[in-house]
Amino acid sequence: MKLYTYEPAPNGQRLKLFMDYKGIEIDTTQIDLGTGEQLGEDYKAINPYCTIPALVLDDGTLFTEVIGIATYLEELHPQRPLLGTGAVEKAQVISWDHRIFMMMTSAIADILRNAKENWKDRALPGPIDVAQLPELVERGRARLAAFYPIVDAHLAESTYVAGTSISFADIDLFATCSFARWVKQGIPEECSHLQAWFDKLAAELG
Ligand SMILES: N[C@@H](CCC(=O)N[C@@H](CS)C(=O)NCC(=O)O)C(=O)O
Repeated sequence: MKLYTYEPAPNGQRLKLFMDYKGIEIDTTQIDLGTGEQLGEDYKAINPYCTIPALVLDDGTLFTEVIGIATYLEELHPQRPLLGTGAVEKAQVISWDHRIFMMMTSAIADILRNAKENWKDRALPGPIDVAQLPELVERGRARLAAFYPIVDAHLAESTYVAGTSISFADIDLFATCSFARWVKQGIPEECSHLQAWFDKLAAELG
């Protein structure tokens, strides 16, 4: 199998943290988002969605979503499980992971991609150019500000985001809190539980 990614990007980071934690190594090619390599014909022939990461299996099967790639790899490498064990925990991990993506990651992406000149007409990733909507910057900031206290209150009661051990929901929240610094809206000072959890995760993930 072959992995195409770009490790500095948030979705590249999410997958790298997952793979590193589990000790998974895959033949990997970096696709340089900085130069627009994801939009070139060579990469489009591999992944028509023009996003990273993309995992191509030996039989040609293509996975283009981090959660799909993680699910496949967890099945192949069940050691150090990150997607939960048992029906309840698996559902909790996926529920929190989806919540983090919808309420936090997508808000940060809106702030970034609708403001900066270098994302002009690239407000969404993918093969189609999408115009920026400046209103989404303020909306994104409000969504992000509203989510921090929710997750802070949750982590006041819970050592990890979902279940009783580290999971992919922790990795995604960790990667997303780091991503939030790109828009200068990192963990607010008053969210001490979230900050303590972040520091613990940083040590645990190495
Ligand atoms: N739905 C994908 C999202 C992948 C994605 O948005 N990746 C970004 C990098 S973080 C990308 O490829 N951007 C390309 C672009 O901006 O043109 C997933 O969950 O993995």
